[in-house]
Amino acid sequence: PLRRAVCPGSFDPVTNGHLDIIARASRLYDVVHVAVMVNKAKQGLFTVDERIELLREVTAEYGNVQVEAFHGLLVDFCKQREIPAIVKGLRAVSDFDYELQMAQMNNGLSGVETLFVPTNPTYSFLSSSLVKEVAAWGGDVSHLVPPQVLQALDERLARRPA
Ligand code: COD
Repeated sequence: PLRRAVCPGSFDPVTNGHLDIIARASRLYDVVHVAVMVNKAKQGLFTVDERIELLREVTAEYGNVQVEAFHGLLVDFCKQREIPAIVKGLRAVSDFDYELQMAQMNNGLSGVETLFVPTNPTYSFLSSSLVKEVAAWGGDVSHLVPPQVLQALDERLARRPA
């Protein structure tokens, strides 16, 4: 059987930090599912469909990455697709508390394992929210996101009232 893993997140929008983790997972597993988890309470800068489109464009070169949205619990996404492993990036100790809680909760709910990949130090300060904030004020984020995302940010922010 194919060895499968999932990289879950909000991806609003995908950054070079996300991509680094997805690329590394894609070398370890036969199929990597990228799950855009829908959070009704959080309105994003990009719609879920826009996030998926950007993710598909920037992960196409890996050849074994499947991108889709999911509405519900991550453990149910995993169960439905027979995915035994969640792959997450760890940026700093500040990520650790919450990630450990989620890993233990998910394991208790369904037995799914979580594997942590240490972030490439180049991206340890990088998050989608900081990218949006810096871009909104006109800062240069071209080294932090793929070119497609840079363009999408420029278009979205240009159309938004200040
Ligand atoms: N370097 C490396 N990795 C990174 C970086 C970076 N700079 N930035 C992000 N990552 C990795 C991290 O592993 C992170 O977890 C993942 O990418 C996604 O990041 P975000 O910011 O897009 O997504 P989050 O943190 O909002 O994702 C949280 C989830 C959606 C995964 C979580 O809330 C979830 O599983 N929700 C589904 C509902 C559920 O099952 N809830 C119960 C959980 S116990």
